[in-house]
Amino acid sequence: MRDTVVIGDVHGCGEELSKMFQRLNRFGRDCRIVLIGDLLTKGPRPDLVVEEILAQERAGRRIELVCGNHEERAIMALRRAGAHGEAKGLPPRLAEMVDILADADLLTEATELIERAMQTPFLRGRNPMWTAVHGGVDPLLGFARTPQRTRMTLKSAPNEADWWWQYNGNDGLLVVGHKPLSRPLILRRPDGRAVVAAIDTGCVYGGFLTAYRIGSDRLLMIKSAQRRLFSFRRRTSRRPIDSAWQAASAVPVRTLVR
Ligand SMILES: [Mn+2]
Repeated sequence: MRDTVVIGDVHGCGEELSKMFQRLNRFGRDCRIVLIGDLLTKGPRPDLVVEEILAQERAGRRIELVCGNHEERAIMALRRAGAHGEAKGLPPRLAEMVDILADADLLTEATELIERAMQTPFLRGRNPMWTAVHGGVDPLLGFARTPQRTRMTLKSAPNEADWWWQYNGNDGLLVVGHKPLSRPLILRRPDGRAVVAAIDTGCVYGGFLTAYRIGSDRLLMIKSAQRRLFSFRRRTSRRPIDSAWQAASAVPVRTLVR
């Protein structure tokens, strides 16, 4: 059966994405890849992110792009910069992104990828029933009633419990990014089935780029090549006592690549 692999927030970490694709290629090219959003901003190699995605597609790989909150920033910057990549007046990190893409002559391709991502607010599949969305779901509203902006931007304050602990599971497995954690977090029902997979492991902050294979319930992690932010050392999600879910991050991790 063809599996779906969801990759967490790339944030311009082209080298790590390249390593991730190399690992995934070993499993054959028939598994579908979903990128969960926040593709190009912040990191050092947005050009390589674009090249790697296009190369995979040329080789026949099916790649889906889901929209993150940073897609909006990226498209604003790319549109303002225009065909010649005029970065003046943009916030510094967006200006840098535009410069790097302009130097690599990839402004058009980058714009097309981001526009494509913006057409996909979330993705759904079956066996098990799953939804890949950048931020998450308001646990009191459920997926259908959660506004799209909230689905893309939901993130708890540092001392608040994360939304996923209160999620009732009615929308099936939710695969999300957006909130960087030191380790991926898989929440499970009492019978062991995954109900939430939070896979933003702060690649751009020196953590990992993490992928989750939905059908086979496996994680694949690539060690980040970025400088590790001190403030990112212990970004975990504490389980409130009233949550029904068990945190079982200890699912088999396929590979750790440095
Ligand atoms: Mn985000």
